Amino acid sequence: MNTSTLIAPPALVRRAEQHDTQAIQALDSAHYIHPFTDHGDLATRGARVITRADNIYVWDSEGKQILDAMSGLWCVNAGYGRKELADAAYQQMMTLPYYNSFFQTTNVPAVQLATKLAQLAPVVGGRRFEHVFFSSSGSESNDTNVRMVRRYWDLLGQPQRKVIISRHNAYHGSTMAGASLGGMGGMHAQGDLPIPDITHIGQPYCYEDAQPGETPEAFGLRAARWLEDKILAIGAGRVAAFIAEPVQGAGGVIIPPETYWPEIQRIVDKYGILLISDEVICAFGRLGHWFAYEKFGIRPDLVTFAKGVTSGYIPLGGVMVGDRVAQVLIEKGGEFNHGYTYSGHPVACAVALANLELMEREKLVERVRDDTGPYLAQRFAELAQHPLVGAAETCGFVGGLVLVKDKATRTLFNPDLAVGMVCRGHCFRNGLIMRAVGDRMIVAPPLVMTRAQVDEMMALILRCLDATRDELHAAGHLG
Ligand code: PXG
Repeated sequence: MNTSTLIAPPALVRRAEQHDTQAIQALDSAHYIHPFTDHGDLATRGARVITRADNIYVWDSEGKQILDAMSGLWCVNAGYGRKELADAAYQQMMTLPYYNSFFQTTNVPAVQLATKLAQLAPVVGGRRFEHVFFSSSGSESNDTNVRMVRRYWDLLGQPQRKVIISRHNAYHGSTMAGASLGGMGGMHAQGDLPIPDITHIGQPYCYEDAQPGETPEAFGLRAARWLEDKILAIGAGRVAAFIAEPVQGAGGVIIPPETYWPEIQRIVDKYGILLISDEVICAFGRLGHWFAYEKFGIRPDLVTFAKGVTSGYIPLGGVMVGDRVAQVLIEKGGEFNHGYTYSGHPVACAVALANLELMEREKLVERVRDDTGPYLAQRFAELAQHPLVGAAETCGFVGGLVLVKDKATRTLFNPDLAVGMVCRGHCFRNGLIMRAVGDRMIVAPPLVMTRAQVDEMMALILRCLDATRDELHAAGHLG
């Protein structure tokens, strides 16, 4: 293609709502490298083209309406089509579309948002979050965490404290540090990860990892003590921090037993190591609280956020910096040689402010905590009656169920059958977006979802579970 002249984007939209799907797919395949995608596979199928969205629904280029039970990628908390957020972006772009926060400069939306977040962050056990560092994503924020944690210990004269402990099957992003902190084997296998001084312990996944007869409470304590074992194996004086998601999201909505977090807190306190709560998914109402550490009564030193802070309308992430770290960085630190062009981007911050205001006005966090969250829990628990479902549970507005071959013996399917992907295929065909993580099927609906829409989603989920069971039965994979 001749690129020396100006080339208009190809005309792929014939009229409003009439898209040339095949042409879009062909150009997609020719030019667009997607995240986490097998492009050979994609080329044979053709990408699904999403063209518009409203409330909890998206539409594809063939005009099919799909209930988005994943809020995009765990982020569209306020639902689609919120004019207030578009207006905030437009107005801020016309006033000040960009300016940086380097060189002793600031801008009004960034200051307002930092103040707002400091107000929203609950004080737990006397610990406050008065300071915020901004980035544009969860991955960048976790890179910031690694830099900040190591700087903190350097400033305290303990440079040997370098090691950050994380968990297997955690997701903390896709940059070098983010993917290293994450515990995804497939990511570590590409790019020689993890980087030095990052190590992992097991996740608190009761269904697969509790021993026969072990209660969830006992398992929760045992899983938390893997942290203490690891600290002692490394040498307590070398450990800088422990990072974890309050509820593991991309790992399959792994909800820890109630005993887990208090024991983790006891252990990090005992050895004086920093605690990072990665709330990229869990904050901003997802678990029925502005920040999830409040729900679990944990007292983190740093909190990673992104996604829901703008309901995904524009990229923005950051780190809530607790007083313990902030005081050292600010009072002893001099210049912290770290930051991004888009740290405190005025348009992103203006959209975040509008989003948080909207969520407050519509009481979305309270709704999830007191009304729709408990209702989802009740309806989701009914799924455990289905012959294919080993266990089904929710926490706020995330839910996960595990597809099993035999409920009584907790026998899982052969992974080669990719049963989760079979189920996901039925979901798409039936107008429902659910995520498959192995054989765990998960939901994280927009927080605006009503009780009636919960019912609508549940009916679709049941239809898809039945279709999956029928397909497995016909293929002879069920008893
Ligand atoms: N931490 C957590 C807990 C996350 O869930 C990130 C960090 C990284 O955020 P960014 O903005 O850099 O993507 C995430 C992101 C999935 C999936 O398949 C989940 C995420 C991202 C992409 C896919 O469930 N979570």
